Amino acid sequence: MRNILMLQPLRIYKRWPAPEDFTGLLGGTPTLAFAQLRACLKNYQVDYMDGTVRDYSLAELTKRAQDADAVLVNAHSSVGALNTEANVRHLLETCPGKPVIVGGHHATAYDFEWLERGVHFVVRNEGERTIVELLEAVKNGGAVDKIAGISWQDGKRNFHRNPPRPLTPSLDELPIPDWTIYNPELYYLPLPIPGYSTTAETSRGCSFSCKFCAASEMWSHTHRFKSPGRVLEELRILNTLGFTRIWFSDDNFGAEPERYALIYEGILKENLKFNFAAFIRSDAVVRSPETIKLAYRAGMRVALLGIETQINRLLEDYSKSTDARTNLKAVEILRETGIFIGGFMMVGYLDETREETESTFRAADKLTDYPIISIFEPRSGTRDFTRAREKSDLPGADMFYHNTVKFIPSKRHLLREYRGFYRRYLTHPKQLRKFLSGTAVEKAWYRTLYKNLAKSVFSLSAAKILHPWEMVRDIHK
Ligand code: B12
Repeated sequence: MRNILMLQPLRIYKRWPAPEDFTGLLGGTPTLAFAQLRACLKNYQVDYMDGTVRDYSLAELTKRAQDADAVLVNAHSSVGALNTEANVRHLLETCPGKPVIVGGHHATAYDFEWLERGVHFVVRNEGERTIVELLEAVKNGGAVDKIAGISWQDGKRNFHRNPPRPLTPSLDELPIPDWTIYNPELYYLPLPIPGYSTTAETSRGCSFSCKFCAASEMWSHTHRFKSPGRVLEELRILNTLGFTRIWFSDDNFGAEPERYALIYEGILKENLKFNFAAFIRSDAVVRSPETIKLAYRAGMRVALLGIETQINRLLEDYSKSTDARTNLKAVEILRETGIFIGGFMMVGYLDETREETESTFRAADKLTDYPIISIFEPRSGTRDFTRAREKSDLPGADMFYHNTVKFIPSKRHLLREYRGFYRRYLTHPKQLRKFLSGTAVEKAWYRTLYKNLAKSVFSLSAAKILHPWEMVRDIHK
C-alpha cells in the first residue's frame, strides 16, 4: 500500500440562500490536520481533495479514490456531518473493500456512529502516531486490536473501541506540517498583506472548561504549547513557501503572553512578513496590553475574540472564567491597537431570557467590528449536552447532524431574530462604509463577505428554491 487519498469532504449538500457554514463566507482556510498527518506519512504518495473550496464531481472523487489504497476523511463538525456521510457512502459504494478511515473532532465524539455508517476505522483524538501504526497494520494485514486510539469493526460487524492513546507530551516532537499538499491558489483569508493563506498552530487545546465547548474536551482540557523556537521555525518555512496570511487554529491563542512575546519579537527580528488572525480570550488580551501591541507589530490584524455575551450571569453559567468588564477592557485594548475584532457571541443558551438575548445582540453590534453570532448548540461530549438532554431540549436525538436551521426547541423562535439581526446588520450604511472606505482589514473582510454572500444567494437551483434554508443535494454526477 503506497497511495493515500486525503479527503476534506465534497459539498454534496448545500444550503441556500446563505451557506450552512457562515465562517466559510470569510474565505477558505484548510484544516491543518492533513498537512500535519502528511508530514507523518512521508513514505506514502498522497493525493488531496478539499471539497470546501472546490466543486468536484462525484465521478472525480470515485476516480481518485479508486487510484488510492486507502481514503482518509476529515469529520470536522456536526454541521458538516451530512456531507461527510454522503461522501463516505459514495466511497463505500464505488470502491468496495477500500479502507475508509475517518478522524477529527466529530469522528472522535461519534466513533461508533461512524462505524455504523460503514467506515472501517475511526482515529480518535490526536492522529499523528495512530495513523502511522494503523496504515502499517492495514498494509501488512496485521492485527489492529492493540493500536491505541482507534475504533474499528471486525468482519462480523462487531464494534471495538481500543483504549485511548496518551497525548504527545511535547508538540515540538511532531514533524513540521507539510503545507505543500495544499494548492495555495485555492485558499484565501481576508487580510490585507499580499501572499498565500493557510492554517498554522502554536498550541493545542485549552485548559478552561466552558460547559458548551467540545474542543477542550477533545484534548482533555490540557493546553500544550510549541516552543517559541519551533513556532518561528515553522513561520520561516511558511514565508519561504509564500504564505503570509495565517489563521492560527489554536483554541486559546496567546494564553501565556511571555511565550508569545518571544514569538512576536522573533518575527520582527527576522523580518518575517505576516498578517494573522487568531482565536483569543479576553483575559489573555487584558493580561498584557503590551504584548498585544507587539502582536500588532508582528502582524496580528484580526482577533477572533470569545466574548459570548455581556451578561455576567450567563458567563458564570457557561463557566467561562471571565466577566463583562474583562470583555470590555479587551475590546478597548484591541481597538486602541487597531486590531479588527471578529467577536464570537452566543445567543439562545439553555435558560437565557428574551431580554438577555436582546442585550447580547446589542452588545454584538457595539463591541465587535464583525459579530460572529452562534445560536447555542449542545454538542455531544459537553456538559451542556447532558443538561439539554435532561430537559429534553435537544434539536436532534444525538446531535450527530446539525443543520443550523434547527436549534434547541425552547429557542427555536430565535432563528427569526438572528436572521433579522444579520439582515439589518449587513445592509446598514456603516457596514457599507467599511466595505467601501474602511481600513485595509475592514475592506478585505467586508468585500470577501459580501462577495461570497452574493455568490451563495445567486447559486440558485430548483431544489434550493423549493426548500430554502434546508440542506439540498447539489451535485450528483
Ligand atoms: C480551520 C477550521 C475551520 C475551517 C476549515 C475547516 C476544514 N476545511 O476542515 C473553516 C473555517 C471552514 C471551519 C468551518 C467550521 N468549523 Co471549524 N475549525 C477550524 C479550526 C480553527 C482549526 C482546525 C485545525 O486545523 N486544527 C489543527 C489540527 C492539527 O487539529 P485537528 O483538526 O483536531 O486534527 C487532529 C485530529 O483531530 C486528527 N484528525 C483530524 N482529521 C483527521 C482525519 C483523519 C483521517 C485522521 C486519521 C485524523 C484526523 O489528527 C489531527 C492531528 O492530531 C478548529 C479548531 C481547532 N483548534 O482545531 C475548528 C473546529 C474544528 N471547527 C468547528 C466548527 C463548529 C466549525 C463550523 C460548524 C463553524 C460554523 N458554525 O460555521 C464550520 C463547519 C464547517 C463544515 N462544513 O464542516 C469546531 C468543531 C467542534 C465540534 N465538535 O463540532 C472546532 C473544534 C472549533 C471549536 N472550538 O468549536 N473550521
